[in-house]
Amino acid sequence: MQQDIQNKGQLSSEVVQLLDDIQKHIVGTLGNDFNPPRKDTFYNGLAYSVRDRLAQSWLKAQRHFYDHGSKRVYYLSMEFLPGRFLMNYVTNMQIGAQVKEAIDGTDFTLEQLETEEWDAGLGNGGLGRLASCFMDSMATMKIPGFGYGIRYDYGIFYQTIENGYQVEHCDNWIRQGNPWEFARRGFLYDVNFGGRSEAYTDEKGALRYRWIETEKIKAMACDILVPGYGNDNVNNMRLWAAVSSEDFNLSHFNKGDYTGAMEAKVLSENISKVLYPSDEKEEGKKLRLKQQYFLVAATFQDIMRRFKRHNKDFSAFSEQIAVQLNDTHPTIAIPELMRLLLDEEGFLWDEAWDICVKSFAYTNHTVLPEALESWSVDLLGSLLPRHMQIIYDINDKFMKEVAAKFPGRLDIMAKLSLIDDGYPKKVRMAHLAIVGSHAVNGVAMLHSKILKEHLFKEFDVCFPGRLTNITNGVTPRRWILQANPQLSQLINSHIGDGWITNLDELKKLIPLADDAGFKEAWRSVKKSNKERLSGYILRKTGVTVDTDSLFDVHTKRMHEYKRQLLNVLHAITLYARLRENPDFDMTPRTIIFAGKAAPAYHLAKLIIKLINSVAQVVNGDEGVNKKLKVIFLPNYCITLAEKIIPASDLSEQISTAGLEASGTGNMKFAMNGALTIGTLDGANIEIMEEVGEENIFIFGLKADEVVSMKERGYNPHDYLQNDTELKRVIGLIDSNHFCPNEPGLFRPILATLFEGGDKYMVLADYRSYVDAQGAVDRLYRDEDEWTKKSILNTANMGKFSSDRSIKEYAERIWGIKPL
Ligand code: F58
Repeated sequence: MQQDIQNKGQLSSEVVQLLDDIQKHIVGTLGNDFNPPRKDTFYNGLAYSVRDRLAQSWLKAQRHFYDHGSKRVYYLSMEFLPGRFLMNYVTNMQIGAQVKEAIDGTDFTLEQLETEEWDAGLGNGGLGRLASCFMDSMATMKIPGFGYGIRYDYGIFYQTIENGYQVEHCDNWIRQGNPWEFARRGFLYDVNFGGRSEAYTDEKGALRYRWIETEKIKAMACDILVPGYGNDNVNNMRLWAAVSSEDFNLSHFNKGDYTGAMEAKVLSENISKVLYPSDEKEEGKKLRLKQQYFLVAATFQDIMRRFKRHNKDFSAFSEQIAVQLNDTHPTIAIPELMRLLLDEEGFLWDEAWDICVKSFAYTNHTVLPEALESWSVDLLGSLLPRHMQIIYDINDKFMKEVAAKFPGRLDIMAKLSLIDDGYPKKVRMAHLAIVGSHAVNGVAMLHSKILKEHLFKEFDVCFPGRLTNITNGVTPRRWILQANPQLSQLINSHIGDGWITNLDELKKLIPLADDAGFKEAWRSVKKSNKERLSGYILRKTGVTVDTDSLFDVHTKRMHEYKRQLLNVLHAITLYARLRENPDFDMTPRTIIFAGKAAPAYHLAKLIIKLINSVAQVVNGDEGVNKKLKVIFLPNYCITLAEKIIPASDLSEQISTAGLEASGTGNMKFAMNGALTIGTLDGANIEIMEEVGEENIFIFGLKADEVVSMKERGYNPHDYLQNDTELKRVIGLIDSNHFCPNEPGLFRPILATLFEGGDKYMVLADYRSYVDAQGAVDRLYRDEDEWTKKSILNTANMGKFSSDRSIKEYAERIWGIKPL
């Protein structure tokens, strides 16, 4: 440290300023010694200094939006998965060289400082990451987009593997503070719960309602800045933290019950304590509903405040404001806006409803029936009595429309009703979201078609044109430029860097797919990424892998429909072949898994155990392990994805057709030159269209075949009987080959296949999967052909930039033009 201070004379003024700022923050903000600084303090000092630079641009950008009277889009999401911020900021602000120079001469490298940061894991998976990719694209495209979410104290759990099993640990990501956020401690909104709805007659003699006798929690805004790439635009992600109200439960105080009052205070702060680590199964927990309303109530006070500052009446509301609901999780926003307009702004129903529908749009991310949210009428009614009343009113009017469209069809009325009349009675949040929005989109073409033609078929009749598709995308800034710097460099040196903000420019790589020198360089980048990953694998698992082997990668949340089990069956197939004949001619392969299972999803957790048990047997068998290794990397998160994806040769996207809404990992892998093995599901179909059928490995039943086969009566035993290799593979599991000390351990997995009817068609797709893997094996031996296809995959991924998705949202749903 001494040294670089002495050498400051040779540095540019920007670097000197940055060093001064870092020093100022280490001493002044963090109260630490600068000579020498510790790694964590240096990281924090750097983080504050980077944030300072952003804050200035942010204020300018907000002023700019304001001066232009721009329409704003509010992206409401219970989840964001930004991962680490430091390199995202450095990349987007294009200050890498400056920062590196400032660090030069210290005891640290930028890579080391990076590791000081804990991932912001405020989401479960694809849905949360999509929200973060969209934030990046909105900032880059200068769309006035505000993300709104919850600042959970604990993000998605930290996963370790102990004795092959997943163990969950709490993820206290802000234990050491969060230098990236501005906590607005003086800026609090009340959020109400409970109480009752009271009718009264207003001065004009109209019947009105007010929500009274509520309990109040306060929401504090925490802002995290979102810089655009290579421009000086900065957007904002505002996350709400629960703080108890000062007058919380004053009655306890009055009775002299200090601890009682303090307990209540602690309880109220629980609202933003933890992210629900759910799989696709909807849970119906009271605290989750509280979280949803907490997000919505605070956000709408903010939206209203901002709107009223510049508008005298509400006629311009939907011209000024677009609200995107990321899944049904924030759908309580619809009755909330109705309540604000009716009860607080004095609107009549029809006008208020018109404003609502014009402002809201809803994105659906799943067709799994068990994942469609519904809240019990009792719970919703007790927590939000006025909202429940409004939902009933919305439903009454909607049911009249349905009756007019489908005369005499009580069955259709019951099917579409916002209220599921079973026991207990429930509010169907997806129905509320569809009725209250002017646009409803699925996230890939097939998914949107299924919504339109099956799941929400009758809604499409009621609201023609409302259901639409916007295929997902991912940001190339994080997923190529930042995650794969060597590949980015190689691309830049041949086609320039225009692709970073216009991904279609990658097409310029197409002619290079036949250029021997370029192919050689392409391979060497992949090799170097594989070496980096293999070092990580060794550190984390103690297993050495062969970097010349095919890296066959399956990383995503653990779920039966994503069929990690099918992949395991293939691994066992190869193992069985090698065991029978150690000279069996195959391409050496390293099968890599990573992913978290929901803590209560026992079968998914047992599949993790199976993977680890198979890994142990395979990796420990000298006759096998030269050609085959199986790895499970713990704690899949954004940072780990950034390491794994650039090092992958083969991307496993093997969900049961019709069940993966889109997938976004599929896009990230292909962008980084992995070839996909996949079903015709979600965005895989569109990836195939873009890269060409000859550059992807497609197998398995199609979505309509899955449906018709089930209708005809699917029998998994038939597949077992007719396939001796499959029989052998199942036999190995069944005979406790992978769990000799715990006989029967994996029985529940086999039971889902043979007694549970194999809901996800694993056995039906087994043979065609194994054949497709055979084609992969053969192609990988032809280094030149493989490289060509790898380049063509990257070259043809332009469509899957989230910039394209956001452009479509802006044009077709939000009615917003980039500034
Ligand atoms: C995912 N959903 C879809 N949900 O499964 C995936 O196909 C799609 O690409 C992605 O959304 C983005 O559209 C998803 O990630 C969740 O994480 C839910 C969060 C709340 C609890 C239930 C799961």
